[in-house]
Amino acid sequence: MPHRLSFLGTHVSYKEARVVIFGVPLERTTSWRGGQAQGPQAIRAASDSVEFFTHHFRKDVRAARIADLGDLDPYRPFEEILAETEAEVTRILGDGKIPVVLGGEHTLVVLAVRAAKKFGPLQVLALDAHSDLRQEYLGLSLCHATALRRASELVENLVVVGVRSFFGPDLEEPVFASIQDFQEKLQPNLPIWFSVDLDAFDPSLCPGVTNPEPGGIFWADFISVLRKLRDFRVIGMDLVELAPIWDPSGVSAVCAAKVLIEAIAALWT
Ligand SMILES: [Mn+2]
Repeated sequence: MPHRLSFLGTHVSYKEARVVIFGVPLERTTSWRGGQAQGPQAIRAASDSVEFFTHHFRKDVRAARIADLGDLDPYRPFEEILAETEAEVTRILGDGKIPVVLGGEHTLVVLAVRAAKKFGPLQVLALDAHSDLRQEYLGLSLCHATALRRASELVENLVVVGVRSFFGPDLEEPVFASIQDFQEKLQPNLPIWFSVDLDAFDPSLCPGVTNPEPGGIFWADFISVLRKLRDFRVIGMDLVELAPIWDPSGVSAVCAAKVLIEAIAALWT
């Protein structure tokens, strides 16, 4: 039988799954250097090197019954890829499962949130180095630099942690929060979409991103975010902007794989 690369080598079927992963190798609105299209496969390959068990949460991530559907076909018009991303997230949520979308560029969060919003009121918690709050960028209203602005227009509440790159006016936005107190800005009973842009991490931990930014969060910070999120209902997540070509050590892809393992184990086992 031919071997297909899957996250943690999983063979769980869609029907059996609680958590459903799929990749979207979207790389169309890059403003500096690219490489995000290679993200999903690099995460799958790196997942071979890590354990299923997390000591932080004392869980085996396989208890989440993870299916990996592979990647959407990226060789199509931008709008078609976005529409299929939205349709997939809608289908997975509609079947009572947890969607996990691997990017690809951060633009994807908008489609995921649009899909999740069909099921009721929603809030977004994002980890990101950049505010992603521009109204438009280089003539585009929907791109990686406007992603959280577009998402914020769809939901009841947006909270962003890890930002240290502002274009100016965005600094006055009320959405930013620190690792220590972000939970106070979340609404207690509102479902959460969790969006993780890997550039939120310090570049010493995860240099393989399209727009690295010094002064980021560290591993213990991320685990503390997950501990707090366990008090909320998180209905899905995206993990975006891994660009493995910028990290010949491969550590960034391992970091991304660990992000998924810890998050899935903490939130959905
Ligand atoms: Mn971003």
